[in-house]
Amino acid sequence: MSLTVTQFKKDFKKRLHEKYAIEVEDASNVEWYGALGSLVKAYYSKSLRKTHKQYIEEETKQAYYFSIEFLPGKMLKSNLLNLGILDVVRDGLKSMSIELEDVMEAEPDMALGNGGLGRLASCFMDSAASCALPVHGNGIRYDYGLFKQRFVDGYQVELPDSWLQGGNPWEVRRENKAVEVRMGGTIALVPDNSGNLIPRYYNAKVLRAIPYDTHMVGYENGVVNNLRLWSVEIPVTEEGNYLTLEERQEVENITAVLYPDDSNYDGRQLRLKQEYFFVSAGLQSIVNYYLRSGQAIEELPEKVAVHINDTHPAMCVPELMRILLDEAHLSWEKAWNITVKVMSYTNHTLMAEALEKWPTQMVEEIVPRIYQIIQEIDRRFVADVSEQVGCDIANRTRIIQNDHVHMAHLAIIGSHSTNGVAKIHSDLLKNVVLHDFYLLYPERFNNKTNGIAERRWLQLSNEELSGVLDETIGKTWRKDPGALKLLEAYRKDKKVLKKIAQAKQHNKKNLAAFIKQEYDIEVSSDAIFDVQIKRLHAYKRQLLNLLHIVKLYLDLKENPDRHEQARVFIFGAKAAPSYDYAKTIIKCINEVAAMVNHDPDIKGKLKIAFLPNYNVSLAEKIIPAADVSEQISLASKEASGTSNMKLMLNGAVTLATLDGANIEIKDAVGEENIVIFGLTTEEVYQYYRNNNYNAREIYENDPTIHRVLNAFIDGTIPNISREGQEIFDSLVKYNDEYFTLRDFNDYVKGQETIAAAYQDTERWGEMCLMNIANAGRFSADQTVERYAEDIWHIEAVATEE
Ligand code: AZC
Repeated sequence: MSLTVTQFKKDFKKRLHEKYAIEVEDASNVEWYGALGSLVKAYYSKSLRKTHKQYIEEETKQAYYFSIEFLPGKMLKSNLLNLGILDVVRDGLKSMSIELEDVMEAEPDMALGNGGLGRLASCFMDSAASCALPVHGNGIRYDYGLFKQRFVDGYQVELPDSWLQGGNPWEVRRENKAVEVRMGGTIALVPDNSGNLIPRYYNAKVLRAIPYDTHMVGYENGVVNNLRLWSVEIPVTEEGNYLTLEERQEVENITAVLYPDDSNYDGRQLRLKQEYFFVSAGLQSIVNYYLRSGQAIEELPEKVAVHINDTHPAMCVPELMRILLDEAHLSWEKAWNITVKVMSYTNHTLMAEALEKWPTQMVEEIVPRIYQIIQEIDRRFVADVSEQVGCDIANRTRIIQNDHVHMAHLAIIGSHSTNGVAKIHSDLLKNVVLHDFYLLYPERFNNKTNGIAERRWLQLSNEELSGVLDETIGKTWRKDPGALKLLEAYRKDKKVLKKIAQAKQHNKKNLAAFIKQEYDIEVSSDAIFDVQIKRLHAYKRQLLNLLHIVKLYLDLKENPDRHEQARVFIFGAKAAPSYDYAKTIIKCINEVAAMVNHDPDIKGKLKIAFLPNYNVSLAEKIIPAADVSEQISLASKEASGTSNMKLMLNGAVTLATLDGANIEIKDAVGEENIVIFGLTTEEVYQYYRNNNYNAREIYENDPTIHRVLNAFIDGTIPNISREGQEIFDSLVKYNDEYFTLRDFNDYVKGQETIAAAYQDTERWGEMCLMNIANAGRFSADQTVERYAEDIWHIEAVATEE
């Protein structure tokens, strides 16, 4: 959009007057933010209405991305960038003595997700709008987002994230789009006048679902899509239908908190209610919208695609069946045909404990009609498959097994597409984890390697590097990340390498200043900034990183004059509140940090900064300043990873196992521009097959490992008598589930390679450049375009800009 500084200032002052009755100079940054946010929303409202109208008039097929998590982070700067008014607004504010960065401080980080899965959903929202693709999100408007993390005595403490407290300028409550969702009670099927069996509900709770819409602004293209988040409300009850205080509380809980767990299946009833709540509300509103266009329900798959992001929304399958059977009165066969065509599903993890299974009794209690439909889907599936392929495979793949509903099975059987999120992950799905399903439906399986919104992860968060890129290769990369490849021509150009290095140095200084100011840790920007930022999980092996740090520390203690490349190890990681082992690792990292950071013998060669409350905003500060990207999960465990992509895009060199998308990063940058170590997936599986891994033997025979592990139990590291023992036992006594000790020496070698490469400035510069130049293929723009073409069968709409 076009906007002048003068016009902006006028608009901004007017907003402040109207909204807060205050002058610019008297307002706080919270008020500046509230005014600016609502002004920006007004700026894009015309495009929003236009996009909406265009979809209706052109009868565009639209896709709906159902996800129980979205992790957008802050939206102000991103919206300004995408509207093309970032500079004008920044200048306009400056002329009123306001720094945009101060205004941004007042925006809460919208964290309605745990980690990779939720952030991916938000990157997709940004990319879909930017590619003019008709894709909308559908999720839950949690009153409280992911907990805020603090460290007290080195332990993680969780605080509530009341992100809505100060108001939210981006959302619009759509009162007239509310729908009713039924839960509980019992069901009887009774014939209607024409003899159809119609379900009658007895004692069901009727909940009111209110949508709050947040708009997804495309990058300089005039497209604005919608992220619809549902909130529960107590319905206005008929007389006599009075809810007790407890019952009201129970209802309100449904959209109160995000489950702070991204890996373990949590069997709490409330989670199941959340899942059904947003699935039912979302699908009802989609079908209502579709039917308003006057088209026949039979044609639904021509106009609507529904994506099931991991299994949490898998009840989309029986819920759409319910709508088609009970409300549109279609036959089972017709309804099933439509449902399978509309639905598609992404799997995000191979970890067995994350595969959702619900006790049948619980499903029947909470959503009785849905349970009936699941039973019927299962019955027909078993009959078909047994007849065509045999009973064994039918029994292994059926939805209801051992009194549990297997959500992944439901999603696969009820949809036309199942994809993994990196090549190796999709191959493991086909060949190992979901092999039986692959035999039944080979055509349904496909891969869609994850991607990242490069606008946020480069243009917004790394303005220094963006400037260097503009100067060197022009600005096309801003619209087309593939154009980053042009940078490769400069790999030997010392001037360009120097400018990139200077941009990095600038960002490192900023981060160092932030770390000093917030956490009083002194770090030198001349040191390697070695970064591991992700959820804390045993399989991601933050512990491997820590063991190496302890080794470096012990080496330096033994020989304080030893020449050692100075390093700063930066961690960001939350642990699920109930995941004790992950919390133990956090405590140990913090205690090692306290020990190392204050030891004068180390002479500053080693620093550890475990930054609390890792979230999208913190990631935006850390990533531009990273030299080394730690992607060290045990091969076969990380489905894809996305921080690996963000870090490479910002010129960090990856130290990685051959896991998830690391393999594709290696292919993109070439072996000489990445440092690979550790077991391969095949080797890991071989250990499983032969059952011959022996961690104790490694501990007993490898003097380095022996010494490092002993430091956890002999008092060398203070204040971890319980935690150190737990770590030690997990590795030695319980045989090191994630082969940390097996990969240790190889990892140390990898770290040595990194340090040597870093000392050769030109060599390092070239590695960084090659990473930036080849990150374009991990743009989420490309990824959503693949989803659009192969899975959703939707097309981009025409845009003017
Ligand atoms: C994550 C995967 O662990 C990560 O490898 C992947 O990059 C990301 O999804 C996006 O696909 N999974 C989750 O965050 N959570 C679950 C339940 O899988």
